[in-house]
Amino acid sequence: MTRFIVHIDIDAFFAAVEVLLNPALQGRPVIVGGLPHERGVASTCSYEARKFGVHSGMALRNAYKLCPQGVFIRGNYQVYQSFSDRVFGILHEYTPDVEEASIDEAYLDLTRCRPLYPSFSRTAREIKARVERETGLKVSVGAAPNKILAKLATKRAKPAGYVEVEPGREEEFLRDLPIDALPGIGPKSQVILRMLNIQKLGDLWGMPRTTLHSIFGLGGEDLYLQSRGIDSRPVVSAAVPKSVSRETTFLEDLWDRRLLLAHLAYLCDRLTLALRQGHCYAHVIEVKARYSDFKTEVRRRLMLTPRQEMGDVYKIAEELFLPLFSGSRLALRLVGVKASDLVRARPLSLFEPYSDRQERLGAAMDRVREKYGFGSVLTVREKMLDAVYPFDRNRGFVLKTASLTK
Ligand code: TTP
Ligand code: MG
Repeated sequence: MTRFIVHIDIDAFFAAVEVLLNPALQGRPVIVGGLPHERGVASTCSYEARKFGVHSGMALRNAYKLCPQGVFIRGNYQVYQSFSDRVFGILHEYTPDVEEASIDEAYLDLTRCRPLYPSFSRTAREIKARVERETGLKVSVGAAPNKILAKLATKRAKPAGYVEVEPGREEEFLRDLPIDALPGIGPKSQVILRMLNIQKLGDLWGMPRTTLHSIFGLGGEDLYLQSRGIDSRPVVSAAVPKSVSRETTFLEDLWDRRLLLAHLAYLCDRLTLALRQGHCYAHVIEVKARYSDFKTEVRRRLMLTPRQEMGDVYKIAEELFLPLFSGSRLALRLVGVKASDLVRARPLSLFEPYSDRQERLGAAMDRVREKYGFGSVLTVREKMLDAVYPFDRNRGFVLKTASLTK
């Protein structure tokens, strides 16, 4: 069966994020990786800087020589990671088959989702438009029947374009591409190929497979297949975890209802952060209580619309937890929350209009926490806990708890 693979790569990624964070940089040569006289290399640079000959991996000093008017920025990987998460989050809404190939690059296989998308081309363009609209980043997108062709199409689409290689038109697309377009072709091989007067992929087609093998060893087979756009590798998505859970065993059994709810809020907060980081939504939320006599009770709720936000999950967890505790003859030694029946796609509920307010709030909190640590944003309930057990930046509310989380 012919597959429909989409490859997406963010343009000048780190530099583009810096421009988003500081719009005054728009249109200027921006070089990310360090200050001009620092050791080290440029991670990347804006397209404006590329006009001066600056590129990824170039020593900063040399970049400065070529482009003294450039804006040099050290960069912040966590901020880039959070933008990357937002982009990938959108991709996961379109198909379960998403392979995150690097921080700014992913493959999607839409083939299985045929019934949802009458026109794959239109969907691919829509994905591109949505990512750009919702993140402010520009992306290049390639679509083709396999991964190598899709990646080469993206390269052709840069910057900010869309290129599709239709089945049957592979040769036409490949013939005139320069050999260094192939990923993974080293400088040594390039020298050899140039000596053989092979400049374009089409020039390679005349070379027998065995000749390629004898010149390039194992790499010869790759060259043979890649130059013809042959690639059967599947798009491999990271597996969805079965469940995510967080629990606390208290050093001293706890009676205080307010403190217990505060702990519950804290656990929900940790749990939902993990869900968002894994791009997962939960259909089942479970609360566990262990009493001072070691008896354990579990309550669970199945939700038709899967959730991942703190506000939603805490509300459910509280409803499940209160009957476990109120009227309880015993103090509690453990409280836990668990999310299971996880799915990747953002829910489209039939019963409630979709609102992304919660989601925006969650994303904003995640970004602040990435920058300033988990304790920088706490809910009112957690704040109360904070007053009793000072918050440890790395370990959470640990001072009175034996083991906080799994
Ligand atoms: P790339 O996608 O290779 O580069 P890019 O996004 O900056 O530019 P474009 O795709 O438009 O050609 O890499 C993505 C990010 O990874 C890049 O912004 C910075 C980082 N990176 C490094 O830190 N070191 C490197 O050597 C390379 C190539 C990238
Ligand atoms: Mg990129």
